[in-house]
Amino acid sequence: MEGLTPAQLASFQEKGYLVLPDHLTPTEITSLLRETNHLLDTFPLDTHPLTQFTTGDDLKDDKPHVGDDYFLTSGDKVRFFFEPDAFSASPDPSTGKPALLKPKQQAVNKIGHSLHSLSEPFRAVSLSERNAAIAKSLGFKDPRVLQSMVICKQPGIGGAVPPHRDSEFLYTDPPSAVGWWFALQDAGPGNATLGMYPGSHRGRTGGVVKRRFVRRYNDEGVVVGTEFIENDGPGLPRGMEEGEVEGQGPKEEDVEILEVKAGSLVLIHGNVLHKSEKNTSDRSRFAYTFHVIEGADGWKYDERNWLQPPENGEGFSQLYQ
Ligand SMILES: O=C(O)CCC(=O)C(=O)O
Repeated sequence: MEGLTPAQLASFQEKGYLVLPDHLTPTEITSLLRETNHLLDTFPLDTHPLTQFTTGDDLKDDKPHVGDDYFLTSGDKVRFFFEPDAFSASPDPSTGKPALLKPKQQAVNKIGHSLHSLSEPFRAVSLSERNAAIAKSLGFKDPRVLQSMVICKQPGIGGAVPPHRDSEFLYTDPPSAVGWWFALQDAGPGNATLGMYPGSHRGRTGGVVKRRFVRRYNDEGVVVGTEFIENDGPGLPRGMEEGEVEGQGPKEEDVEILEVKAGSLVLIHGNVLHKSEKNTSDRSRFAYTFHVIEGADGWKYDERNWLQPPENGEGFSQLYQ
């Protein structure tokens, strides 16, 4: 199985991301969309804790980043996180809970975080020889797959994802994360596609991991949520270490707003800054994404990361079968 060509690899290394059009076949896209719609149709609402996906960066509504038990234990499950804007501002008097203003299928922000192990159609496009060959081209020794999810970007309410680096969320010492992001529907400037800051993964442009998204503990050592903390470990992948150069940081005017067709794969370096806007259009923008970290000796998955390996001792899914 072929991995990346030398030109593709060079482009990934230069920009910190790479678009591979037509990576999924039309049959694969149909199968993933069918599975997504099936999951949205069949998840039970009456037992759902109504967890909303909040990023903690939205200062206007003062909501902390999502961090309840339903979220924190979702690393090896298929769970459903709602759009904050899908709910009424005040609780429904009859239930005491916020009321959904939309059918549940149009109210979910994301489904996660282990579709790659628990859903056959998603497993097939994740733990594949094709992806193993790409991981090999990228230099992975023992790539492990984690944090797989469908991001729905619902029409009108699909929340913005503020600028971030994926290694802030899935930190290894030293950093090693790479995101695999598949457009399941056409994504462009009209429906809140990805915005990428080219070259922002490099040390000289300030691409170091400066903060980390971790579990928050109370004085008794019990997990009570999530928070960002300062990173005091290595901030750049091995071999990429270099100091920041003043004036070379990422600029808004350089952001590349990706226009990609359904079936495209976008590879995202764990240190590259990227974002997406709120989807104010009437078109959804379903995407499937998972992440890969280095599982070989010499890299350590951080024990405070929000997502922890399954407790049954199996660890994260191996990409090399
Ligand atoms: O799909 C999106 O809107 C954002 C995805 C993203 O930033 C990520 O997966 O790291």
